[in-house]
Amino acid sequence: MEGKFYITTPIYYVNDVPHIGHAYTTVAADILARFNRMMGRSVFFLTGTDEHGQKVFKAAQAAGLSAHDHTDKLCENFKNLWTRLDITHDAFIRTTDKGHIEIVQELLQRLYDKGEIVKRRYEGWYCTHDERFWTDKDVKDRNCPDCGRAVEKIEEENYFFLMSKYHEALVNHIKNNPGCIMPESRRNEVLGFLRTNALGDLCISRPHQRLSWGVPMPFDKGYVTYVWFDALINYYSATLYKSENKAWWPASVHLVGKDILTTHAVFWSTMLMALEMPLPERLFAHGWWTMEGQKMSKSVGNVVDPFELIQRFGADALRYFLFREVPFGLDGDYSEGALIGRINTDLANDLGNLASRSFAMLNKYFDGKTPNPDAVEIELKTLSEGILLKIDALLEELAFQKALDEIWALVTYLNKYIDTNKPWVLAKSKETEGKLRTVMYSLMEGLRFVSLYLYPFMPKSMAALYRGLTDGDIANVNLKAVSTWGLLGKDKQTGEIGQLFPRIDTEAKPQPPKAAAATSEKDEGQMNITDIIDIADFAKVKLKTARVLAAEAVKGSNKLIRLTVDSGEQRQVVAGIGKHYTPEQLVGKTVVIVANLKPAKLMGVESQGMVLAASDSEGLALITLDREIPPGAQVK
Ligand code: ME8
Repeated sequence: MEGKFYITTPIYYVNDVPHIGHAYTTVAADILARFNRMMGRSVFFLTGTDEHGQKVFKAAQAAGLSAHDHTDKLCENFKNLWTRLDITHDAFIRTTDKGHIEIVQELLQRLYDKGEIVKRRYEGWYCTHDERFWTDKDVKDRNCPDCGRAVEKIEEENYFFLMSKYHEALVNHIKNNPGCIMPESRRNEVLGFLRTNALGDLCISRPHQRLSWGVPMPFDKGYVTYVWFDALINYYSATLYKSENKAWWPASVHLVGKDILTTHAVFWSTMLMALEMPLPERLFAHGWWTMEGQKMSKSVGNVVDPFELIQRFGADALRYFLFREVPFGLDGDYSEGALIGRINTDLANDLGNLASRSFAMLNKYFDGKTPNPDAVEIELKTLSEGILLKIDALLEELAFQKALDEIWALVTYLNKYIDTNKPWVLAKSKETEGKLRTVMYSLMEGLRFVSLYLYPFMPKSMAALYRGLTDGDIANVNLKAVSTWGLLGKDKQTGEIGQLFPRIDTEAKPQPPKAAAATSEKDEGQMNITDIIDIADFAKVKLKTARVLAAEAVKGSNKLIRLTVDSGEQRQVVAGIGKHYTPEQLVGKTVVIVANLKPAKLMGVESQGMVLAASDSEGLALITLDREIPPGAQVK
């Protein structure tokens, strides 16, 4: 198909809580899909959920639901997030779709008939949690190298995909197609892996009694397909049953995180080779977001919730931040301070102010109508028009940050242009009327280019800006056709754009003193919180859930209790709550502690944190949770 662009995200495990990492990959795909549509290319953008596997099955059982009902419910979490983030996917695939299952079975049968799949006796270390086998070499101390859980030795017959046959062909493919795995470092990683490891055959079945929630092997109903074999095929199956036009394969870009590079670069590529199908044109493995240096995980409780960020800061701000902050491909560390910094500096100051000043001046000097310029500002015209080719090339390489740099050069230029030309001075004299018309026209025309180029990154606000300028719908423009200087035209009545990016006020509102922290006898019940702190200051305080494992009164004190708690790690905390709680009442409770407080000695006993409690005239009440949460979860 001429000018086609087929882009995919991983299909996310349906039982995961969607977090900022999932949002990252999907927004990246959305930016590319939107940009390519604007360039007049035919786009198919696919995302979805990975729904098979024993973990999902067990979670359904625990929730008292059938696996089907359970996954129906869970996949809505992802669909909702994509709506909130303005994701424009063309199709949403679920691996439990009938259409998908039929195609997986058809491909399995084809491979089996060709002799690419054989049955063998197999012995290996099996990790039930990860649903995968490991070799003797991988397993240290009988623990899974991936999740650290105990593995068990299993001997059974299974079906194998003869992946080893394709070792050399895969190496040649990667060597002959330099752009097929990106970034370059990831390509080298895969080549390095293939240089030092002989590719084995891949066990692609699980006995039905061990893994019931999967796609049955078409040639042996006693087995189901290994989840990855099922999942990877989504990229192809969706083109057949999720789209009218069935000619999308091969994909232009598979976007994945670096965690699943091997499954894509090795398993998927060799599966396609065995099927004699074309390989994807590009596999891009981006970096990993951490939360203040730590891996995000449900059990640690430090998962950055995109729903919350969208609610507080807006989808556009989050979309912008993710791609402005870190070069795509490298790892990034999330902090709210950095996000707010970007919003206030880049969006509210640079861009939002530029737009609101320009519209305000146009209203004041020309009743909101674009004037007839006296001259063409050649430098500004060249800069504005020239960006298109640059960002087209940069986005082809998925260099989002560099593309934003190019667009920001125009934002910066326009801000300087106002400062240098001072329209408010030009407006004072009849003699400079012509110049004022040129300056105001050029500003508005420059803003039109800004809205067009930034639209894929921040669709809502840039659609509003474009509508304010042209009364047109940006979603339907062809970028090549409209990126010519002068198309804004004179005598155009501009509209309202409102405040595009409100500044985030980092000053907390004063609160009446309510909470009290129970730490020492001196502090107890008397802490007044009257000083206003910055959100960044608050973010420094790490609050965590902690389960009380043991408690005893500190000798010589009638208030202090020494607690041994599990807060993700074991520690000792001394709390001044002895007048209100007996040690026995505390054991087993989940409380909230300040986890990063400098250790201090209270009556000679070291306290590695502080237990939170509220107080009133009747005494103290510990801060507890209204449902069970694992110890070590972050409290925000
Ligand atoms: O692996 N930083 O699904 P998954 C950046 N079902 N990206 C992150 C991230 C983080 N901290 N956490 C997750 C699976 N991601 C399989 C895929 S595809 C045929 C099957 C993103 O729910 C990133 O794209 O674990 C990563 O590759 C993906 O979510 C993993 O999603």
